[in-house]
Amino acid sequence: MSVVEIKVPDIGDFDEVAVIELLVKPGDAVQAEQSLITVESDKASMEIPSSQAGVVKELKVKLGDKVSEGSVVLLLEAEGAAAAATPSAPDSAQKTAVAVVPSLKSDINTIAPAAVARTGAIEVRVPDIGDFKDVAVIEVMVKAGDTVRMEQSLITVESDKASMEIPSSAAGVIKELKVKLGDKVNIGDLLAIVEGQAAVASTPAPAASASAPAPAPAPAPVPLSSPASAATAVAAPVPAAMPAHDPTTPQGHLPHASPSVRKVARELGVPLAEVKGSGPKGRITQDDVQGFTRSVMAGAAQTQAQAARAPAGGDGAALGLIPWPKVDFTKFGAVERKDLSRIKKLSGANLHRNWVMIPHVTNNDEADITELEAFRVATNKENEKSGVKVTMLAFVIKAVVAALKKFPDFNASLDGDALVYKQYFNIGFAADTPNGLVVPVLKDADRKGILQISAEMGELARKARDGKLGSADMQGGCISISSLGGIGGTHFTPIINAPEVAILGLSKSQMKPVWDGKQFVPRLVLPLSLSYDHRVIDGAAASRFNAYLGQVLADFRRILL
Ligand code: CAO
Repeated sequence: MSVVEIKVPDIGDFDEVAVIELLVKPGDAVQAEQSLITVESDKASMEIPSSQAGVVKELKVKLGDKVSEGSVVLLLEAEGAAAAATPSAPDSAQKTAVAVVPSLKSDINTIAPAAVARTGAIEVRVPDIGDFKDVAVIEVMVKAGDTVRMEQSLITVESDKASMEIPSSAAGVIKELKVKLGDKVNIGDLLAIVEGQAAVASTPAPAASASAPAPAPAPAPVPLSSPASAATAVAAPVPAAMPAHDPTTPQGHLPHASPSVRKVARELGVPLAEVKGSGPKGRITQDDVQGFTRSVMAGAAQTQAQAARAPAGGDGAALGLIPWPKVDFTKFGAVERKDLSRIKKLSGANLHRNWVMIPHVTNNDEADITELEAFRVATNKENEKSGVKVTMLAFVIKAVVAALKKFPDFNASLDGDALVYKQYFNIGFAADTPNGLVVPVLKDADRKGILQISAEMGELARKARDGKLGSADMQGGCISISSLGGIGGTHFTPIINAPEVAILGLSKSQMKPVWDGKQFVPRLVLPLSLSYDHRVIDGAAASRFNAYLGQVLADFRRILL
């Protein structure tokens, strides 16, 4: 092991550039080519890599220092004997660093003779971007139909060391964009067809003509954070209709951040444009990106909590919506104000949360209950003296149990990234009470007969009406049923009772003409509306569940199959 000085390699025309970011500290183990510091001129920011692997002994620069080629960045306890023989930055590192500097000079030469304008459909190509090869398009700033100015940034490309904006060599309207996010581009690649006017160089760049199929001359790429590119100073004439480019205005809207910070932001899905930079000149640091992520997560959790707490007609701001309309109803006539009941406040908050958080879809179907209704009426006649009245809901509960057994996803609940499958069959049913809606739960419906279910349901409904339901009576449900059949309606969308994943709505059964293959026959048809949580249940599964339910209700012998 020997200690070597890691120096700033040849960084092109840049001199006295400021250190804006320290990417390592004493004690850190670094790989060869790993970025050590970020420097920034008024034209570009770039990361200075290590010429070899080792452990950082001492940093020789601090934030704000100005460095040039040859400045010592740090002392490194280098790995291997070869290190001792090359105390300063070797060729490879110099090449790497040189590669991060866009070759502004050659492009200026290319553009400088521009004096005439070419009109019509113009091909805008990637200009000479130095040693960059196969650089990824990380941002597309324009779209077909946009009007662009000469020099306006079209896309941002990024290598592992630097990112830069590629400006338009023509002014006019974009007819066609030829690149998309993630594409890899090289010098000469076609970016866009612009209908308008372009700068024409009298002498095309030799490098470009040698390595690419006649790329249209273009201004130099605008390195990130460049307030005024060198190419801007020699921009071709701008058509009168277009506002002239103000070189003091930053091009595009790309925020000020180093390639490594941009990479972290991309991986976390953080939109850099929304991050406030805390570094010099508002530069976005990795801490800023991580802080943004934390605040978004905290905000989302708060919004969900607020949504759950929000009273009926509450403040839309809880969901980031415009406020609830405030109306002075007395301006239009006499009014009376009544406070919401305790149950309405509680159920309202639950319904609101469930409606907002669960992606609901409702599948509507029908069941032919002609025979079942005849059986129900006959059963009630036989049991007249028992005092227990059997309603259609009791049969539907039994049919739902059969469907849950056949389609276990409907008897599940989401728990984070997992599904909890229940092996019990407790069915909730919405009960209308003078104070509002409650959902008592009929336990172990799979082990009970229709008469027992009817008796327990009657008892629970009575307790609900009298406000005597205990919390145990309303817990442990697997799926709920909301029956409005005694009242009316054809179909509706019931709201899922979280953490359940489905709810069945029953509307009023009616006699309908049904085609039996030969003729229309009068049948009693019960409408079934099954709302399901689309995160857990697919449309096809919901359709099968509802269809099976209809078949069982049409003929209970199916349960035996
Ligand atoms: N089609 C036609 N008639 C139906 C029917 C249907 N789908 N369901 C029930 N009926 C009939 C019954 O047979 C009964 O008729 P009879 O008096 O002639 O025998 C009548 O309607 C009343 O039934 P019911 O409501 O007393 O009994 P139920 O078992 O059907 O329902 C209960 C019990 C507690 C669920 C019900 O009383 C209730 O509260 N329903 C409202 C539920 C609700 O509010 N849901 C909305 C939730 S979302 O806001």
